[in-house]
Amino acid sequence: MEKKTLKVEGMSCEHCVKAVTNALSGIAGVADVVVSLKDKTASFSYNPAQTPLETITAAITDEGYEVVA
Ligand SMILES: [Cu+2]
Repeated sequence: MEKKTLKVEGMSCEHCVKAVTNALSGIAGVADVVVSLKDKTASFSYNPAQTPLETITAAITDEGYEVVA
């Protein structure tokens, strides 16, 4: 498993945090999801061989938030 932290723009409240957390937690091969409203980050462990990073960023984008890094 590889650790990764993405910068996420557009989160404004705990509802947003939950939405991003649930979106990432629902992806196979993604674990240890921690989303910070204050830091505007989503941290997680994932297996790049099983789950491409694009799949993860797309899940965030689909929720209406922007991945900036
Ligand atoms: Cu919100």
